[in-house]
Amino acid sequence: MTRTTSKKLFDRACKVIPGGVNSPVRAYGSVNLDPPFIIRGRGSKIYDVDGNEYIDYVGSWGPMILGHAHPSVVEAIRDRVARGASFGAPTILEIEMAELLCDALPSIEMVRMVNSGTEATMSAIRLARGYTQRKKIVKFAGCYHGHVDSLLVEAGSGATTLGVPDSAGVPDEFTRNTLSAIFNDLDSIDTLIDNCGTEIAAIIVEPVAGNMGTIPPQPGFLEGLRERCTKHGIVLIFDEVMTGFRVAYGGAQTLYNIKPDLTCLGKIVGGGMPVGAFGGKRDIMEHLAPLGGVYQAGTLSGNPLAMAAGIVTLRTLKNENPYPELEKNAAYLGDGIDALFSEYKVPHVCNRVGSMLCTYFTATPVNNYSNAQTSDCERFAKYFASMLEQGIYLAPSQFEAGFVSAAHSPDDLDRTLAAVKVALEAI
Ligand code: HOZ
Repeated sequence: MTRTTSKKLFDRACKVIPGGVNSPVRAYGSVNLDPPFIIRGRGSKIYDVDGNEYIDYVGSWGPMILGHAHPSVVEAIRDRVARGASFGAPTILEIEMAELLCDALPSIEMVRMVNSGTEATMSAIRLARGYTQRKKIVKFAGCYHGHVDSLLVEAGSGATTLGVPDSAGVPDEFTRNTLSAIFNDLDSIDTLIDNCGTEIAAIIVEPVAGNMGTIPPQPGFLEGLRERCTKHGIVLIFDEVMTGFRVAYGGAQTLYNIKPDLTCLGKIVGGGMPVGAFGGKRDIMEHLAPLGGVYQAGTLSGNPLAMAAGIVTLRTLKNENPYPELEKNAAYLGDGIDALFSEYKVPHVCNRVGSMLCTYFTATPVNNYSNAQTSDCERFAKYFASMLEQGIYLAPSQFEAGFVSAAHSPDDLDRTLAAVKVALEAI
């Protein structure tokens, strides 16, 4: 497979874009390669500028659950843009989206749209602080909630991949009130609550951690967070940017039957357009301006294009209910990978929740950030290179989730497993 045109474009990009990319995770630095430049996508496949075809398990990092260029989504955007891209004024679409979200997620009574997951978590944290009149927040090591200053503490995703889980440029003053706990470890939460429970405004958690690979919550973990937050007047925030409409239509909170106080959304909700949202209990949400004193705003928030693409995506998911099929296909893929790694005696852990999955190059069960960090990233890089060469497009990092979409066919899955076999032979 040649990628000479991509290489030329990457060199050109590097002259005018830092690192040649508009988000660090796209740069392929940790797998010692240059990224393919993508020109189009359809269904489960994407195509680069050199004419190579890839079966895509990145799915734009989560949003493309229906596959690329789904006809209904394309039509909705085309129809909407012809009538004006943005007005900065109320539209019916925003109500339709809000009603869909309130209907889908059991904990959401009111919701505000924003333009990214980062904006959603940033705003939810501000709202929790305004509501509780407390300053401190708790996050979990290895969870990633976008590039919000106060949340870039032991952050997963690209921050971990690049080895900068605590970013430069964030003054100590901005993270002084951020406390870090261990995912799946309620004792670590109890210690923080014992020390300063009355000062904690919020605990924010990815209910299924998807930015240090894929880590399911252990039985009792989310329930334990819920109990402690209720007892100590702490706002429980589920960051469902990745899991919302992914692990179930109603997100992880439906799958595990836990009601957070606030929920952050993004990715699938925009059907591939830039979007974010945060919502929750009415009495908390009513603290937002213009009703309350917590200020939050955005020129393009709830813009017609993102709303149109998102609404049609959510309606398609609701009407067609692809979740049982996604579960079946992702289990087939995950189990197949697990069996092949065992056959080739490569130490590994396969974690999966619904259509989110990750294969770690470690023998240590992966339940938290330090477990994930025992992975052999050099071996992952070799595996990744072989898979890419065979037309299988994975996230270029050991610390990211893979996504199966409703467009992946049995043939795609079998071709992927055949490529895994070749990759394991190569490494
Ligand atoms: N949450 C995504 C990766 N884990 C974000 C993608 C990005 O940072 O570009």
